[in-house]
Amino acid sequence: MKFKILTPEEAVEMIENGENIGLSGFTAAGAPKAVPRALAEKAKAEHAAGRPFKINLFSGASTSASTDGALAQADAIDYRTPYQSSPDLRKNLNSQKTRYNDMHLSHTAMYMRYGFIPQVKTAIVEATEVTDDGKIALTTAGGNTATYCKLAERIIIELNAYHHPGLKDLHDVYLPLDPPNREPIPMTQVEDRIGTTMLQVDPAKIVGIVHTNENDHIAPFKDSDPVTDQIGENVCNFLAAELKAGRIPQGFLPIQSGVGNIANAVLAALGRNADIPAFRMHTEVIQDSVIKLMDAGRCVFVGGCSLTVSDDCLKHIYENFDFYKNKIMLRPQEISNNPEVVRRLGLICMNTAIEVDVFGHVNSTHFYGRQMMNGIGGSGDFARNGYLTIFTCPSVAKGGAISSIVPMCSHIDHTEHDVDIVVTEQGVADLRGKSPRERAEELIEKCAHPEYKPMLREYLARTPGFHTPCDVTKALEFHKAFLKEGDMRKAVFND
Ligand code: 0RQ
Repeated sequence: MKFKILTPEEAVEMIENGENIGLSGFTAAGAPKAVPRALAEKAKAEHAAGRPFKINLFSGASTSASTDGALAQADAIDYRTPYQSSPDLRKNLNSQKTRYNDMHLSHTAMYMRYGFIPQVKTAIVEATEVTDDGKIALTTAGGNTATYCKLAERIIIELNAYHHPGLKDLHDVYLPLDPPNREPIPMTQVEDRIGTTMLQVDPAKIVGIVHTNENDHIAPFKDSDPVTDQIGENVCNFLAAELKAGRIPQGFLPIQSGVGNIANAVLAALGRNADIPAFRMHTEVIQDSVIKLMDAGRCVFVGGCSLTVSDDCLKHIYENFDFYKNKIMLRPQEISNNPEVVRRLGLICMNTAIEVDVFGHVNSTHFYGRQMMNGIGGSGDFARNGYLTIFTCPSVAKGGAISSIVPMCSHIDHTEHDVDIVVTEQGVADLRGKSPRERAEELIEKCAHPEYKPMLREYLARTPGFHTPCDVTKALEFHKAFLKEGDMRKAVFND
């Protein structure tokens, strides 16, 4: 190999204060590890010497403790986009130490190519193989790597020996042209291969190779609980009834599923339900639960952006690679989350809400309108364009002190126009084709917790005769009661 071998410390010597850095990967999957860790150490040393050192960080989605976590602890991130889920970084966003641009994950690469957001100077890319002519075999995620490498002045490679050499064959690298030359993305089926297995970059940009041997350090999710299990059952029973009624075609449609404990419980329930035929998935994050469905023959193919599976699950895939190699495909997020593709494939899209208001608007990102949790992620890419858009959440949080069904969301990510179905452990609200008042009644009667139903009914009764049941003088009473008294049950509507 003709490229220079570097230690992580040597690699970060070239990175300067204020630099824009683009990372490979999506979630902790496929993200570089050793170089970001060394960057955090460099930041600490610079700060100790009294010099400023902060970078602007662009990724696929969240990263890992060794990147967002270590860099946030070192207070080394000035600007961050498009997504994060790190407790340390979350603290910095919510205390104004780091500026955060929460954006749709299908937008980031093209916005950078258009010049809408700053371009990266350095791309740090995890790979299993690099050829002298600049072909890179990516690891466990597609992410925004192709665009970051195209725009960067220099590329640092982390060559990770941990992974199975066949991993590169799962990738389908495809970079769309930009308007006015954009062409239809040539995918009509979940399984369609449209690009190349390896990413071609300009070899002159590769400034060095750092050798590593490290897994993605992804912890398994918590076991499901009775509430998430019931949400899963409710989703499945709804989908089975839709299938029977002919509103989902016989043979079923491909599934997109968000991340987290509820998403895992929903997928597990789909696997158990004999009325749902074996299905295919076109999604963003491929989690452990998807692999379990494949083992059981319930999911026959999955295309996604990242293989975000626990260390044990990844070992299991590598030990049985022949079984999975034609059943998993890894795509750039600009393709996995592309609205054109989502609409064409007719996806059943299932994502998680923090709160839902009586109109059907969904808040996926903020607490009390001001405190960032993670970010919108890919949920908006899918929700706006799905065949059927489902949002799930428990009906209450914090032991019942918070109702997830509220008079008005404190922040809105998905509007009433994009949300078809809301599911809590209480039941299923079908909002399709309904007027605002009908939607409100459906949501309260089917999804709200019994403790909150009388209050929500009182709220609705305040605006008879109007098209939309909104009373702006009382719409945020739930949130006010929680912030002032620590309990939404203290809200008063009948004055
Ligand atoms: O806090 O555990 O301290 O009690 O919010 O808990 O366990 O992280 O829940 O894994 O299901 O994630 C929406 C955040 C849910 C996630 C969200 C508190 C509650 C608990 C939530 P505690 P968990 P989940 C694909 C698609 C947006 C991005 C997306 C998410 C904590 O799914 O980030 O969908 N989605 N991307 O107690 C105050 C409320 C609350 C509340 C819940 N109303 N007010 N706190 N909580 N409701 C992924 C990607 O794009 C990469």
